[in-house]
Amino acid sequence: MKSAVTISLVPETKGGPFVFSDGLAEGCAAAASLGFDAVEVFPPGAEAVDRAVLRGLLDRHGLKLAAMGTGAGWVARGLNLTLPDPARREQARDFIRGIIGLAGEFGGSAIIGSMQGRWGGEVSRDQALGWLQESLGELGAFAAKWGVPLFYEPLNRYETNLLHHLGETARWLQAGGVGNVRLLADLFHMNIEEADFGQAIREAGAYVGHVHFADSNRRAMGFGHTQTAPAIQALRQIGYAGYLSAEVLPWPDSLAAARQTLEAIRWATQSP
Ligand code: LER
Ligand code: MN
Repeated sequence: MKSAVTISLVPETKGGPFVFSDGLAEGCAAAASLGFDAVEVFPPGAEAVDRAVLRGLLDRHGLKLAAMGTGAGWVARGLNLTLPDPARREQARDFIRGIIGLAGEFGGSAIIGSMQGRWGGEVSRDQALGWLQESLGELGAFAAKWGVPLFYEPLNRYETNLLHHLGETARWLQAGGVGNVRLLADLFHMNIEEADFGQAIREAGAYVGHVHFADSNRRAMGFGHTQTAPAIQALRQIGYAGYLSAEVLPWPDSLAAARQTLEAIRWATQSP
């Protein structure tokens, strides 16, 4: 399993669960100097990232791009995939396509987290899930052009009312015939929703494509009360070889959170 750390380029996410938020250059330099394998970038939009600059930083620092978040479409533009207005849903898909293409050029996957939206008002649960499934199918096929999967992230009940569990979501993707979409297992959300980390990960099996390695209080792993062993053991059992990515609060500060994450990853992956 490989290590990654988040860099947000979105001013609206200050105070959110992103380790670095002082620009790509500073985030990449810090990530590399600490020894991370990769960065996970949260951009304001596809057009906001200069590809040559990103290429230069990744090459110079020997870093990979683990993934890119699409949540700025919701946070900064109010778009998501389950809004009642079809034109707004199409704008949401378009925003996500941009990030799929950008991340794809660097071998990374886009993440659908808060862009999934929620049901309510004039939109029934079945309707919202239908739209979501349709969009994930279309966007998964789009991501395949870059040879990368699309990541879909079940969130906790306070952030969405759609899907909260890895196992149910894997079965829902399979039943809907949604191809090239893998699940993002965020241990912070899972700590709220899952009864058992290990069972949840084993139920999702090969659908698990990415991990947000966050403690119970969303601080760096080790700064809360999550026990990592059951999750790591299950990830090993399913043959997971992807990233453990620190999408955590910059507490007590960015560097300390990043260092603590690496220590927790080393400890968790080196113990038998
Ligand atoms: C995004 O990865 C996530 O975990 C959500 O809570 C949206 O911020
Ligand atoms: Mn997450």
